[in-house]
Amino acid sequence: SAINEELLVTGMTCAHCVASVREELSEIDGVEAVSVDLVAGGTSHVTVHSATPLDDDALTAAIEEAGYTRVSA
Ligand code: 9UX
Repeated sequence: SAINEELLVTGMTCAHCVASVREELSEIDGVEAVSVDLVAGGTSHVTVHSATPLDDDALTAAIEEAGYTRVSA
């Protein structure tokens, strides 16, 4: 997994939020692992690990599907 895509996500406040985001992102083609640094009530850092380039729109859609919001840096 040479590629590490960093996403900023708001709206997550507990471990179940984290699990939902991890589940949705893990379903994307090429995703090998997902790391989440939860900042409850703030902007969490989500890192998606992959061996191949990922579809950025698919990453955003997965965050929204989980019920949270991806924001710009
Ligand atoms: Mo936890 Mo997250 O009870 O939207 S699932 S707050």
